[in-house]
Amino acid sequence: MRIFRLSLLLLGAVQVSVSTEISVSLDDRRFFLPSAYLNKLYFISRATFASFGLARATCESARGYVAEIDNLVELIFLENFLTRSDVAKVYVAGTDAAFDGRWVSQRTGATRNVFDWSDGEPNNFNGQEECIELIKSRQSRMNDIVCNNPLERPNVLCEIDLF
Ligand SMILES: [Ca+2]
Ligand SMILES: [Ca+2]
Repeated sequence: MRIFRLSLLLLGAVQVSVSTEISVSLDDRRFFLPSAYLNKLYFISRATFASFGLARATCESARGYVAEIDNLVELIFLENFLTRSDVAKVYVAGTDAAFDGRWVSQRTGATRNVFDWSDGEPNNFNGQEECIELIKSRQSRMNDIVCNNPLERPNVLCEIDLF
């Protein structure tokens, strides 16, 4: 709870009430320091994951979801968040497993409309890349990656709706 209040003060955001459940999750040592922006809270796992499914389960166990980039403002905020972080790459929401090139949220099925692909991406390498990561070394822009790949192991960027 102390961490969360500090984040809000640093951003000069208005004070909001937060449920006890969310407060508890922010003391979770599985994640780095969260950051609040508008009505959302974002946090990155300390662990890396062999699959999107495992990454997703970790966000959901903290009462959040894998970050869904819904607009340009959120995109820029999250790219900067990754750039300032101590990790190299993170899963964000989106899959085109059902139809190549049509990206939807794994959680809601809603079409994804906001992208910032790094140069040469999405390349659907070997015809198998159906998830999305942000890569710090590529200006925190997007790459399509395999959803199950023990060698890749991104961290995960989680999001919680505060109100
Ligand atoms: Ca979002
Ligand atoms: Ca790719």
